[in-house]
Amino acid sequence: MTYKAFTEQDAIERVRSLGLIGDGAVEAEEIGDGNLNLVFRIREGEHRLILKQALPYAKVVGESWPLSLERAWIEQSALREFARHAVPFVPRVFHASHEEAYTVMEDLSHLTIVRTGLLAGEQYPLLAEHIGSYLARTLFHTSDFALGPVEKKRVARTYYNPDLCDITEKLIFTDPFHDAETNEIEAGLEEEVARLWADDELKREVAKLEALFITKGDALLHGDLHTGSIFASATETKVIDPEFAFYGPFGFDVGQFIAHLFFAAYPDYPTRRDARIKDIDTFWLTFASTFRALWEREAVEPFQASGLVDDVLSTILQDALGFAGCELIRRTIGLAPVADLESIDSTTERLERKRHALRLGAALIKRRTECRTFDDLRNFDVTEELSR
Ligand code: SR1
Ligand code: MG
Repeated sequence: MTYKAFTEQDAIERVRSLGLIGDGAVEAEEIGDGNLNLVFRIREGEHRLILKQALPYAKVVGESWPLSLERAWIEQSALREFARHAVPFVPRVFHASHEEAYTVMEDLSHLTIVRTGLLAGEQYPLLAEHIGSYLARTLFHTSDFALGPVEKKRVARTYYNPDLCDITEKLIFTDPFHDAETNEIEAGLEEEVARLWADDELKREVAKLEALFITKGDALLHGDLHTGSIFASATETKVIDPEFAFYGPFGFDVGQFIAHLFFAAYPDYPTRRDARIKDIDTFWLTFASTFRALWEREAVEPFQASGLVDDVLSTILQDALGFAGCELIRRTIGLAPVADLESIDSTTERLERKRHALRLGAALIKRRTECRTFDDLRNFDVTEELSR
């Protein structure tokens, strides 16, 4: 079958021909509100499925930004790989087509997208712990430390994902730090942004982080782990959308999740700040203790060397804080803004929170090496940066 973008009827016909639904009355609705893909929810009575299909361009920009359809195959491969290590946190995949660039998977509409839920005041008491566990398991088990170098290189071959890495390289590490066309800078922020662009130390540290992102293939990353990529309820958590998956530095997913917990504090700030800081704390403690336990039980020789896991965790934390800083900045002035900031009605408050995000981001990037342990981050004082 050759590729074409599906209509709702095409989506129904595909799942029917696969025997995933019956011959009864079936409805399909395109519900994709992301930046890149078509997403159909297909219902036959109580039975529901999701069919996600990649478009050959970035939907958020249009056909002028072509994108490889290969990402759909990478996404379903990553979902299956992550399920091998962290099954409770990954949606089930029922079928995938390489040629037509679609995946049929479990419908999660009994859960809520975490960003939407947090904005509406929902609580997710297990979210931080679940994501800490999910990341420790997926990152450790796909790394050289668990697989050994030969098997790791065999797995890594599937995740050659240049188009999607290019998006991240441009939108996270490059464009927000100069006057690029893709930026979306709200009126009133010009002075703050000019200061960012004039900060040579900041730009040099961002370049180091970009080099790390490009060159350090520690483990299979999700690659876009923000709160819009997570469904949850009070008891369940599922991570979706790993189309940006590739072999990259351990700290990247960890940092993205931390950045989006910071963002989640901004609506109704500072009332929500303490809860989100506590989430970051729980997230890191769960991640570090699970990663350490897996390492002690399963690390292959020669990585059982005494104290090595402490050094690896310190590096992950420092890199993660730098990546979190980059994510805070790009979601504040770059192409893909977040509802956590944009939904703040008062212009004065919105601008204030955006300035805060930019300064916090810059401080995390420039001062990340001060944090060897999480206690250092607890004591991390950004008052100076925030009061300037
Ligand atoms: C052109 S895609 C813009 C952003 O949307 C995705 O979710 C990624 O975060 C990407 O950077
Ligand atoms: Mg996504």
